[in-house]
Amino acid sequence: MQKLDDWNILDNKITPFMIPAEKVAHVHPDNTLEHALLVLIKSGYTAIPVLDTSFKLHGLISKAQILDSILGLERIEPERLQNTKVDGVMTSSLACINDSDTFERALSYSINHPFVCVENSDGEFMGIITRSKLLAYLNGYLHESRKKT
Ligand code: 4BW
Repeated sequence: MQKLDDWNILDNKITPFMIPAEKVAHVHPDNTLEHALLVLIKSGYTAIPVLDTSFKLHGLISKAQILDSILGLERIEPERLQNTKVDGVMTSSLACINDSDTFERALSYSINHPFVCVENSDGEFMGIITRSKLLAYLNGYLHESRKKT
């Protein structure tokens, strides 16, 4: 591992930290909110990507967005879960980087986003980089660097 004062870590490629697409819990834009809520509860995640059948990224759906969408004026309206599609509720504002981007770029996005989506140059979804993976790597790097000084 290089010395910290080289700052070479920032130029590292991000693919070694990526959770590959096949291991990322996700839903389709035309799934119902009921299905999305089931996937979110079963997977234990707060928010997951929305991908179509060609693995193109459409957005991000969270438990909070789903719960907010079934709030009526006087009561919770669970019947909306079956009648509303994911693409009517998801947000398309998310952090996304290219698979050739650097650790520095991923780290900077992860300040405000728990995970960053990764696409290839054809716009295909490749996976996600989570804040915990980046921090674990940075932590290991800092410990190694301190041992060497
Ligand atoms: O099911 C879980 N297994 C493990 N090992 N850790 C979990 C699990 N659920 C939550 N955690 C922990 C992680 O440390 O809680 C953190 C916040 O989870 P989140 O955001 O609010 O559901 C987790 O931090 P993280 O690993 O840095 O992950 C950041 C976010 O990335 C998660 C979730 O929105 C998304 N994510 C992570 N792995 C995913 C995923 N989304 C889909 N599929 C995956 N495999």
